[in-house]
Amino acid sequence: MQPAPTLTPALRRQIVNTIRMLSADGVEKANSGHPGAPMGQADIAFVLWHEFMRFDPAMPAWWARDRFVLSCGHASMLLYSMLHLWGYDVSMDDLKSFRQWGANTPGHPEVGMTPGVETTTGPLGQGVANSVGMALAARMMQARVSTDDFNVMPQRVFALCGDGDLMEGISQEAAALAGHWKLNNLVWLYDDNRITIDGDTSIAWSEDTEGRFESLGWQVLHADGHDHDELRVALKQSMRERERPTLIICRTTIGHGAPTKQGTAGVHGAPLGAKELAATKENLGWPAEPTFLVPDDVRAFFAAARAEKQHARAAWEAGYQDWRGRHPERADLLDTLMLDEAPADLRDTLLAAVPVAGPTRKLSGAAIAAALSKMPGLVGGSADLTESNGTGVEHALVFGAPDAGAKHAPSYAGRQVHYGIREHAMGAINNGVLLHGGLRTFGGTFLVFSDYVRPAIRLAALSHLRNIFVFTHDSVFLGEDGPTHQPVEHMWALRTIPNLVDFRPADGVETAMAWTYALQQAKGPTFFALTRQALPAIARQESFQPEDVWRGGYVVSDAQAPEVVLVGTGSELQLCVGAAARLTQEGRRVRVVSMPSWALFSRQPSEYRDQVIPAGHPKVCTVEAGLSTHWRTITGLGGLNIGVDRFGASAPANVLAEKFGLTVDAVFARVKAWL
Ligand SMILES: Cc1ncc(C[n+]2csc(CCOP(=O)(O)OP(=O)(O)O)c2C)c(N)n1
Ligand SMILES: [Mg+2]
Repeated sequence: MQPAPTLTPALRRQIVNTIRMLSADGVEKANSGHPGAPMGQADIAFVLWHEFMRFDPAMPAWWARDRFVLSCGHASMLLYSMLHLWGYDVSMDDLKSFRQWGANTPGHPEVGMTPGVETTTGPLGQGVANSVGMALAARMMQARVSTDDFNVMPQRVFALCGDGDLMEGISQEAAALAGHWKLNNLVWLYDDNRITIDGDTSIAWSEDTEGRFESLGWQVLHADGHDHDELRVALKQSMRERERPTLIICRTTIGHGAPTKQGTAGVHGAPLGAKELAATKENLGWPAEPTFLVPDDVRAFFAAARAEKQHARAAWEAGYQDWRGRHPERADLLDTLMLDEAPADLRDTLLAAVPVAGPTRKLSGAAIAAALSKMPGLVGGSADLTESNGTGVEHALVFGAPDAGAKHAPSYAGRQVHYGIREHAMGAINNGVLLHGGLRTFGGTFLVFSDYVRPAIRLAALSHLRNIFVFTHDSVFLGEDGPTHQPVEHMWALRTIPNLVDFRPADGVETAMAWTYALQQAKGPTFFALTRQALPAIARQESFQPEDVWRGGYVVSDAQAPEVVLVGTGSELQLCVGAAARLTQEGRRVRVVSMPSWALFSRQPSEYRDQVIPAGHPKVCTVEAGLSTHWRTITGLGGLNIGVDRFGASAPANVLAEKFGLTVDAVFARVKAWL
């Protein structure tokens, strides 16, 4: 091993300028991107990674690594430059392919695409909320797995964020929970450059950030974000803190080093331009050529520093192996958690545990209870609707900082998470838990408030995170709460998100299989739309197998050469069954299809779809208590789509059923007239 070059002040400057210039050159070559933030944040990133973070570039998935979340995802060139210099699998060619088709250096970081990228960021505020989930997961697993003689879960979570992240409301929700949970393993480094796209932050930002975070139970520290000594002092202080998460407000200059553009919004989101870039290099004492320069000393420094990081990991690994020998049961639990697989017999367990009839939210609650006993890594809760959503974890401890005085006796080992009325953070925090690894999550609210979670759902889908969203009170049939609480457009709003799987189960069998799918089969997020009101058990034809539910749509009852197919979901399947009986009495040949998952049905081979809903002569009618128009994807333009194409109304559910034509009689009459 080459001896490391001494880290003189000159070499330090050279290192951070390397990060700056790689970032600026990358943006310049792509002719697109954000040079200002990386140039301003280079010092913070270097001190943090070099002196404080534990990681091994050769093992990006080492689970005891510290996590680094670049919440201001537009600063992606900072992260890519760091990953390259530290020897992750990000090559010089990758840096030169920034933002190009197929490159592992997309405009904003995407998890799973680039080794060392911990989460997908770009939508401001999501990353900091993810970091709270990661810190929660580390704390929870530590409480359940670690022992006093060795800390199996030493990892800390660092998020680098900007003005935009802290302006977004989700940062408030997430920070409030981090403070409440006393997540002292969490540090946010705030790039306080007082610039956003529109200019100086004073145009829309006058809050007292320090006071805000202190009131949320955070430790707040200050540092000059270009002064390595001050950054070191603050980071050391954050490590010593036993109770609180830490916010380090780092005063920086955006575009640091660019002679005419630094400190202005002009350097936020556009290449410096040839002239300014040349002037920046001259200003920093950097050679104009070659571009993408990494000086030999800098290379040698990172090679040695990387070896030190690897050495530290190996030393930890030795202690960890000793610990495994001393605590085989804990080691087994840890293996089970990290394996992160649902047991093969989950299907049987859930089918046995879930009653066949009832409100599907309650049936879902029964599925959760059964799954919890089978899957120690399953955790979750609700945004203050625990009982309503059926997301209560019976007999489980509530997650939180131990507090003997509290009525609910919280514990870091608790599996019941109370997110408070913070739907958006709930979704993003659970994404963070999944990104951390070792735990599976579910979070509940009313379907109508899925709008409040949507940005996190989209990122779960984009990132292939197996998050589970439990959305109850799924139609106008919630009744008296009225149109503000009655979802109408939500099923389709959600079904339009790629990679997201929908389930609107009609009874206990479908609910049990929907949960089994989400826990065992899913490759990405799943959401359930569940009823407030009770539903009957559905009688199915003899050939039915529970796995048919995973086809998304299947035949419930049939006729010889059907002339009409009635397709129902959730609470409206029973209407199709009832209407079919009446039509059959009148000599009609009717098939009933249940379609609990439009997404899964759409993914079936066309032969299967044609078997269930024959193309051509039979007429097809869908019934769902929500926006009807998009059911044309199933029926074609010539179909009949019965639904609710207006906002709902405040009235008892049975009255609404009459008024909206969602009764057996009404469906029967409409289909008959249409035929
Ligand atoms: C939710 C969301 N809204 C808007 C944007 C567009 N956007 C990207 S960066 C940015 C300004 C962010 O300012 P700041 O965090 O201070 O970054 P800086 O300009 O300091 O680099 C905006 C509005 C976004 N990425 N996400
Ligand atoms: Mg800013």
